[in-house]
Amino acid sequence: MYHQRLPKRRFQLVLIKPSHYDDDGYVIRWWRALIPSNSLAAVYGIAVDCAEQWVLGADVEIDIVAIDETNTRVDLKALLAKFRQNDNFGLVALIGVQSNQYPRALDIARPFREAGIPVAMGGFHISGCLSMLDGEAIGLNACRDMGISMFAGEAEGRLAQVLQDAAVNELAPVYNFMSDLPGLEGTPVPVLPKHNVKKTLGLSTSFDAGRGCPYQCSFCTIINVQGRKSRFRSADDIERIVRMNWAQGISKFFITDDNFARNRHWEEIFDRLILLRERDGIPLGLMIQVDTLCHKIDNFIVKAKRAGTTRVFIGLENVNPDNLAAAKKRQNKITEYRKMLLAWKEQGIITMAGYILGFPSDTPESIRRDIAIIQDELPLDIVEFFCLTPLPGSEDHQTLWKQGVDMDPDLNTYDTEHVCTAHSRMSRKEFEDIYNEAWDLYYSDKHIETLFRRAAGSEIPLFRLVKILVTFKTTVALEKVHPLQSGILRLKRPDERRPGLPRMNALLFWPRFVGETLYKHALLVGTIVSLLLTARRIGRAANAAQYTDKALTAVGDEEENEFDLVTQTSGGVAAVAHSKKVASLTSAARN
Ligand code: B12
Ligand code: SF4
Repeated sequence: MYHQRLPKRRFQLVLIKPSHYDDDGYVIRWWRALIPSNSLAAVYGIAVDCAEQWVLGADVEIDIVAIDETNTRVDLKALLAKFRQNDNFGLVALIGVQSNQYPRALDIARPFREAGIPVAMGGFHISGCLSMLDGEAIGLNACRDMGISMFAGEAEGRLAQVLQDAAVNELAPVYNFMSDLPGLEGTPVPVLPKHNVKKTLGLSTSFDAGRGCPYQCSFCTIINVQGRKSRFRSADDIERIVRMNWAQGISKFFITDDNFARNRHWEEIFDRLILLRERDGIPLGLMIQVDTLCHKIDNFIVKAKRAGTTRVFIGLENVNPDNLAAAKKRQNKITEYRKMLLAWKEQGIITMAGYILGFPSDTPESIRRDIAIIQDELPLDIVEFFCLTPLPGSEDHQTLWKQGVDMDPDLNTYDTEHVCTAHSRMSRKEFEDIYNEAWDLYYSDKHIETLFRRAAGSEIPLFRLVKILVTFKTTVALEKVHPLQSGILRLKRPDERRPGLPRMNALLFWPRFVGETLYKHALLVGTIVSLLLTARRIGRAANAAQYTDKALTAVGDEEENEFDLVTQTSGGVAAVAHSKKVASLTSAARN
């Protein structure tokens, strides 16, 4: 019998994770980015599933392209031509758009909308604003004006509907699933093709094993977007992610859960990863994010190590309990910080902490004092500084917005590296200066020597630490961006300047760019050589493995009077008194 072949139409699905503009108005883009985008991987995984399910009908193929703008140029001309060849049959999906990326996302969308191509946008800005504000703030009407469809909530189980609406050119102005967040178990898992992953350093990729957090920090957007009830993937899901990636030769993962220690499946997941590593020989390398009480969970740290964790990111945020209380981050107990950090050190795992500057009690002097305390008394390797920012979607932002307090109208600056609103005890200039100074203070040559000594005393490979320190010591000073959005070899083009800013003549732009690049790389090479020489000297010193200091000493009763950590702030003294009271009550209850 003669079968007539159904004509296949090809739906073009272009997933773009936008970057944002630097202080000179150029798109932040690198030859290789430092960290992969999990938002892109998550939506890509769901899109592949939609294509495999033929959600647009048996005669429609879905061609999927994923572009992370931090490591790949969005070639507008080529993309528009591709759409034209397919009668504009497709969708541009702007993925995981944060507030600081919202202006850039609109600029990317503009030429597509002008060509009549459907565009949809999702991510924290839209979800956060729709969850906490009035449905129009902030800047959301720009989407309505341009005919960009806004998606709030999560794409699992919902992307097919968006694709179907785009295919008939009938995207809804808003899809709002904020009150119906999906379960994650058994849903398509985050994954990216190897050619995408290759564009991040060290061939590493990411996945989220869960979403949501039970705590209530007032600066946090996550709880208002992903909810306070934690949702999880299963150990089977995680094994699937690892095997799919390992089939492409990828075995290094950033588990992006904000707080993996609060993932109720953590143990099952670690046990499965331990099997994959120890039984099946998959050389897993993991970075995880946890809270400051994770060491209290039996076996958590030991199993993290066996599962392949080499770096842990801890939401330390601050060492001043008055500041932590003001941000409703009461679960962070400074009296536990040293116990927790020493527990990670004992396993030879590199500790990285997020540290927020600009809480109400902060002044430049108090920040300098606190950094010195951290250096002397906490066994931390890497500290990442952030400016306290009223991020749209957070309670802090909502409060200021309701009170009509002045906040920077340019969303591009809401990247936690810029000062977006007034501080009661620091002028804007003082706040900006102390943010920059904080990096220099912490990553001073003297303290870097101490970090190497502590690493040698904790069996952390010094070369591993050098690789991380290069980024954290140099990025803010040389590239003027946060290390979390950094990479290797900054790329720029004159035509990628923010609309409204003058475009530099190419004959001036390119020689300046080459000169800048050579200058920055000369400084970078100097820093790398100096770090390597220091690491070698310290690693080879007699008794390097026996090194100890105040930060590395075991936690005991005597510390309470000897550590500035607990004596220099009024909150610190109260925290010790409170922890003593709890200890005596629990021991009385036990007796
Ligand atoms: C991992 C992570 C990173 C990684 C990777 C980035 C990434 N997005 O994957 C790194 C370290 C690079 C990073 C950097 C930064 N990050 Co970050 N990051 C996270 C974190 C912890 C997890 C992101 C994630 O994977 N979430 C899970 C994914 C699946 O959720 P999602 O992005 O919302 O996507 C879902 C839905 O929104 C929807 N969706 C998304 N897009 C679209 C599009 C369409 C069309 C549709 C239909 C659906 C849809 O479907 C997805 C799947 O369900 C979040 C906090 C969090 N819990 O999400 C912060 C977070 C996103 N980061 C934040 C910030 C501020 C930054 C930095 C600016 C910090 C800095 N100064 O360096 C930089 C920006 C650099 C960059 N290029 O993104 C903020 C953003 C807040 C805001 N309102 O804008 C967050 C929310 C944390 C916080 N402090 O509140 N980050
Ligand atoms: S800042 Fe971290 S611990 Fe606090 S609510 Fe947000 S995710 Fe949870």
